[in-house]
Amino acid sequence: MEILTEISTMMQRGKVKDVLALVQQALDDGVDAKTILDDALLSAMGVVGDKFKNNLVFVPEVLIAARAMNKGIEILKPYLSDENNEPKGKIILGTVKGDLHDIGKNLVKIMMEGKGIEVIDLGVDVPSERFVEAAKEYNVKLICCSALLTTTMGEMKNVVNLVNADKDLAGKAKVMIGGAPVTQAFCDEIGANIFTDDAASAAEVALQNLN
Ligand code: B1M
Repeated sequence: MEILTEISTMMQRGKVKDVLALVQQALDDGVDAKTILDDALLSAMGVVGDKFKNNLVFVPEVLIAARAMNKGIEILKPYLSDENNEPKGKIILGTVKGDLHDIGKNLVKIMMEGKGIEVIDLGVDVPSERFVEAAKEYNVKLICCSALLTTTMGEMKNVVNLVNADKDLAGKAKVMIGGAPVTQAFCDEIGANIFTDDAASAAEVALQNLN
């Protein structure tokens, strides 16, 4: 679809106004919000990521593309929600210590809120101890951790260990993990309870675990 390509091109160039106008136009033309998210915004971020990896673009370009993506997601947000979204329970969510990537985490939040889940968002660079403290403070039984760096995903093991060592949480709270470098094998290796590889599945599985 031509409009999806146009959104992707403008997002890669960080053209916020164009992204906003084109996303709105696509919605008005009846394009499904999930298609716009997956096939325009997320795929554009994939292209930017590859260029970043190959030193064809640098942090400032990535940041302006990320900003354009976030603005586009803002418009899509109401369309990504289920209609019947009464409160369905609470979860803790954050990006692990040392890691400042929050676009995926924010998408997980949007998808979960769209399903009626209350999300206690701890933000980025969250120490393992803070996940555990917050789970107790808010009486939450599902702790969700995001990591985008191979150097920070090990923090998730610290969260699992702290949960297992805590008398109030051990055997009661579950740790759900995700993020680009995270896999089911890693989840099994560190003894986390749940792995999902995209935001929509994270929301579905969280809901199943809250019921
Ligand atoms: Co960074 N970065 N970055 N970066 N960055 C990556 C991750 C990288 C793969 C780029 C590359 O080299 N190709 C690479 C990591 C390599 C590695 O670990 N082996 C990398 C690097 C190296 C770095 C720096 C170290 C660069 C530097 O400074 N030299 C630095 C680290 C900073 C830090 O965190 N301490 C850095 C900085 C940045 C920016 C600040 C410029 C920016 C972040 C802006 C922001 O988040 N506000 C940035 C970005 C944007 C990226 C890429 C290009 C895109 C990430 C993204 O947002 N994707 C990324 C390359 C790439 O991934 N292609 C890259 C879109 C997002 C929707 O996807 O977050 O994967 P993602 O979320 C997905 C799923 O993973 C899942 O749901 C989402 C889809 O539905 N998901 C979950 C996420 N969390 C989940 C949790 C769940 C379940 C599913 O359950 C709890």
